[in-house]
Amino acid sequence: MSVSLNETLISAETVKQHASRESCWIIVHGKVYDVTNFLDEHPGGSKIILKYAGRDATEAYEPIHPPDAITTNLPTSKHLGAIDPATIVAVVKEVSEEEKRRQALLATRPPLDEIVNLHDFEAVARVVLPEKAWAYYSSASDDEITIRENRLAFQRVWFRPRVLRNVAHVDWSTTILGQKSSLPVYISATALGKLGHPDGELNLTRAAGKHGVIQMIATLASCSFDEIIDAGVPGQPFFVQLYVNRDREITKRYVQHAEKRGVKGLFITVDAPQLGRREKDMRLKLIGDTSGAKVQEGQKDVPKDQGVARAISAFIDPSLCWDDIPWFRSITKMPIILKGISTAEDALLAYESGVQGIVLSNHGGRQLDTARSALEILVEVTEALKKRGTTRPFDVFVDGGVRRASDVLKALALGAKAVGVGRAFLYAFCAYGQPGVEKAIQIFRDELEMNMRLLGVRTLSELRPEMVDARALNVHTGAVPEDNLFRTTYQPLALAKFRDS
Ligand code: 173
Repeated sequence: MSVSLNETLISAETVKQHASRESCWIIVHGKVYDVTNFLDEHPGGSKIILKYAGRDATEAYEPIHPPDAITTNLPTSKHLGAIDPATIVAVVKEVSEEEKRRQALLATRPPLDEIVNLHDFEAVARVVLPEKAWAYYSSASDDEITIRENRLAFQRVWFRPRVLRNVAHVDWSTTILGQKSSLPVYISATALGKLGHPDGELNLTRAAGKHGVIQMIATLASCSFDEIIDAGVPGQPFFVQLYVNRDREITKRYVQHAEKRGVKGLFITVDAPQLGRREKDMRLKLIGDTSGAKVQEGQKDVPKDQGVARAISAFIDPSLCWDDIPWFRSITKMPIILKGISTAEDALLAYESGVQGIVLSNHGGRQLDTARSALEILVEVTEALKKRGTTRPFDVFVDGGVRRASDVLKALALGAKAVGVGRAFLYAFCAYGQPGVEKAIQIFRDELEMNMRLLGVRTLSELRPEMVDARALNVHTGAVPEDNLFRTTYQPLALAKFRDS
């Protein structure tokens, strides 16, 4: 904790006296804040703050908020000063049985060199993650049909490899929105990285910088935007994902700040005017953490069974529409990409709107359940754009369910410029920190080398639609081979539980 010379020092005893709705002070990162007037504005509800009234809230605050959330949301008059270090009484924290069990599992996880594919990271993460983190990351919406379809779709596309093409040298590097990338894969945005690892998204940043991979920074990352950029190596390219705020001034500031810090692409999420119901996440909030359930009571707009993401997503503007695109164009020169397009109709509208690209995505199966896979959408979008005849650069990206280099090559053969990978990299750092992410990148490299040789392509530009047979892609019924690696990490849906009597 740093205390500057001219800062007011406040004793822990004084803070303790402000522990009510009428006067509510909390301590975050060694600073004291008066949050009385902010209680009803807090997106996660007032009761969670009141739980820490008069006390240190840092531990609860940390994974859910970027470090600067409190300083930017509270007027400076409410920044009261620093806690007087001499008055802090060390508290010996009880380690819960659940946490002890988790630490023991973490200590016995397989060594990283025994990890052979991306599914392995998920299998380890599922065991070593705190229950809440696993529920939040792994859950998808409703019956979780789309998240499974994302994997199954790749299995309905078959290769038509070419042979005798001298594949002694193969090169899988590319450029994405004009930026060099060592892989045709970028790290897609996932929120709340500190739920799963104390360094959160910085694990991704450091690995990406070392290996020439581009990271898309999430609006709701646990680490602040600047912390992430500052952790990059000089010249390291980043993209940024944007949730559009109801208050457009906040959005404008965020976008222009990102541009000033050198971000190379603005990915506006367009598939989440309201967050999907992720039931694993919702059930845990309800059953596993009674204080969590209680803190939501009395909140009109934030019901108590919402889960982590919904609690912090109230700022997202559901009125966002095509008419807003010129405004985005007017506030930034960064390439604009719309993330979450699901039909050829919207792909054409996006092209006409003047943006630089689209991500075909169903948000990792977390939004509209039974929405189609990006791969299936890709076939119709590629065809529609070809029919229209594009006269300016317009990149099509896909994400959702990518776990293998073969998945990547199928998407590229069918017209994608690059693919986004979110959860697989997230699980890699939850299980092994930065080295896990580096290993995931290495696995992509190894698999790309082998698959490109076996497919008969030396560079990504040699990939052709004729190299895949996608005829079965839109056949949603019928026998499909099972993906056993994915199935064993996939958690069956739970039904309502009776309370212990
Ligand atoms: O998928 C998500 O969980 C997500 O996009 C999100 C949205 C708002 C808050 C946190 C995460």
